[in-house]
Amino acid sequence: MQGLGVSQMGLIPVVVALAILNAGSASEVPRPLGVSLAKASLYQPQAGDQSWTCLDGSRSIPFAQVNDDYCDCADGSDEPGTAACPQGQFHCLNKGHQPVDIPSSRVQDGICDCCDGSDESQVVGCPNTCLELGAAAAVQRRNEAELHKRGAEKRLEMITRGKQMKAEREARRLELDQRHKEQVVLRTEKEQLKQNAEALEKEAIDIFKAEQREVDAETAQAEQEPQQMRQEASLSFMRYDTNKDGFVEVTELMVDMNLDRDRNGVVTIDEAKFFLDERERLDLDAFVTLAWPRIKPLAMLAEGLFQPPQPEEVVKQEEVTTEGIEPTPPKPSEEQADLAGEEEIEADEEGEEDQYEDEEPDVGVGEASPDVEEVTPPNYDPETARLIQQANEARNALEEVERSLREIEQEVKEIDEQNSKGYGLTEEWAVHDGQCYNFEDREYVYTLCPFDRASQKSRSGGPETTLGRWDKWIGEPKKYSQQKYTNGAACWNGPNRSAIINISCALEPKITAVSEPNRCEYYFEFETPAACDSEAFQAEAENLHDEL
Ligand SMILES: *[C@@H]1O[C@H](CO)[C@@H](O)[C@H](O)[C@H]1NC(C)=O
Ligand SMILES: *[C@@H]1O[C@H](CO)[C@@H](O)[C@H](O)[C@H]1NC(C)=O
Ligand SMILES: [Ca+2]
Ligand SMILES: [Ca+2]
Repeated sequence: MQGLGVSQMGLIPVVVALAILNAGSASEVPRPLGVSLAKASLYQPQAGDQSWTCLDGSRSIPFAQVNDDYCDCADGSDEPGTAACPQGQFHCLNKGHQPVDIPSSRVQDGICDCCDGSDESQVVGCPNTCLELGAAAAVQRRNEAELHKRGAEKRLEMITRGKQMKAEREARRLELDQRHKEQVVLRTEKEQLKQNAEALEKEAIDIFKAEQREVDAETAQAEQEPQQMRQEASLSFMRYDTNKDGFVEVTELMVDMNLDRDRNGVVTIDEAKFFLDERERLDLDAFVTLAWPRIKPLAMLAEGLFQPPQPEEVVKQEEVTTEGIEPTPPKPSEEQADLAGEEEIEADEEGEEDQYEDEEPDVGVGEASPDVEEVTPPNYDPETARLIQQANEARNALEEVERSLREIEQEVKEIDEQNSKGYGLTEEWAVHDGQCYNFEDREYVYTLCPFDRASQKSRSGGPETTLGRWDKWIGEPKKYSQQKYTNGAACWNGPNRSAIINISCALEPKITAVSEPNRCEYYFEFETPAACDSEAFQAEAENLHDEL
C-alpha cells in the first residue's frame, strides 16, 4: 500500500494535467449527452429546419427528438443519452481515466457504470472516481512497464541464445546438405561395386553348383554301381562255377558260347583265358573285379539288351566298360543326373529374375527331400568363398551408405521442422523448445512442453492424457501471444482434446493457471520473459494516452 502511495504521488501532476486538457477541449465541442468527442460533429442540427438524420440514414427527425427518451432511429442513434433505444450506446468520457462505451440500457438504471457518474446524473448521485482509478491504472501500467523492461532484458538473452541456435541449425543444415550430396555420389559408386561383386559371385556360385551336381551324381553312381555290379557278378560266378569249388576256371568258361569272341563256333582256351585275365582260374573277388567287366557286355548282348557294336569294335572289347557303351538302359544314377540337369535350368531361370536372395546355397534340393542338412551352407571352394565374401562386403558397404543417408535425411527433417515452428519474431522462443513446465491443481498435474505437447496426469497416478500436440501460433492481433495444441487424446463421445496457451510477460517461465472453459478444450496461462516487450508495451501505453 505504501509503495502504491508513493507512485501515485509521482503520477498526480500528469493526471491532473491530462484532466485539465480534456476538460478544456471537451467543453469547446457542444454535443448531446452520451456522445463521444469523436462523434460530436455528427450531432449538429440542419442549419435551416433544425432537422437531424439518424446515423444509419434511415430517417430524418427534428433535432429536438435527440435524447427525448423516445426511440426514433432504427439504429438507436437518436438516444445516446437515454435508455430508450434497445441497441443504443452511451459514451462515458471518464475524464482522468479511460473513456468507455456502455449499452445505453445501463443509463439511469440506478447503477454507477461510468467512473465520472455521467450515466446516472439525474437519479443517483454517482461520485466521480475517475481520478483515483486513473491514478491506480497508471500505477499498474507503470508496474507493468517496469516488468516488461526487466523482462525484456531476459528476453534479450533468450533472443541471443535463439539466434545462436538458429545459426547453428543453419550451419548444420548446410553441412548435412553437403554430406548428403557426397553420400549420394558414394551410393552410386557402392551400387556399382555391389553389382560387379554380385555378378562375379553369381557366376562362381553357378559354376560351383553345376560342379556340385556332377560330383553328387558321380558319387551316387559310384556308390550304387559296385554293389549292383557285385550282385550280378556273384550270380554269374555261381552259374559258371559248375563244380562249386569256389573258383571259375578256363574249362568252366569254355562252355559259354557267348564268349566265342571270333565267332568261329568254339570258345578256345585263349578266348576263355582272356576273360580270366590270362589266369587259369579266379575266385569270387577276383572274378568280380577282373572277369565280370569283360564278360558283362557279352552277356548283355546275348540277352538282347543292346545291338552289337561294329565287328571291329568287338575285337577291341577289352577296352569296353559299361560306361563306354551308349544305349545301356537308364540306371537310377543316370536318371538322377538328368533330373539334376533340369533342376539346373530351372535354377538358372530363377536366378535371372532375382539377383541374389534366391542365390542362397540350395545345392542338394534336386536330390533329397528337405532335411536339416539343406540349411547348412555348402562348403564352397576358396575362390567362390572369396567372391561371396567380397559380395557380402560390397552389400554391407552399400547398406552403410544408405543408413548414413537415412540418418542425414532424418536430421534434416528435424531441423526443417524446428525452423517451421516459428520461434517468435526474433527467435526468443527457441529456448523453450525441449523444456517442460508443470502446474498442479487439486486433482491434476498439467504439463506444457512448448512446441511439443500439453498433457494432464491425475495426482493420484495413472497414465498421462495428452491434451494436445503442437499445432500453431494463433494470437490476435499479436501472433506470438497464443499457441494452439490440437489432436490430443479423444474425449469419450466428444472431440479430440485441445489446448490454448495464453501467454503473458513475467520474469520466470511458468504456468499460472489451467482451466477447461469448454469440454475437452483446455486453457493454460503461461508466463515467460519471451512475451516481455518493453517497446511494444510503451507504444500501447502511448496509444492509450492519445485516446484520453
Ligand atoms: C482424433 O484423433 C484421431 C487419431 O489421432 C484421428 O484419427 C481422428 O480423426 C481425430 N478426430 C477428430 C474429430 O479430429
Ligand atoms: C491472455 O494474456 C494476455 C496477455 O498477453 C492478457 O492480457 C489476457 O488477459 C489473457 N487472457 C485471459 C483470458 O486470461
Ligand atoms: Ca428520440
Ligand atoms: Ca447505470
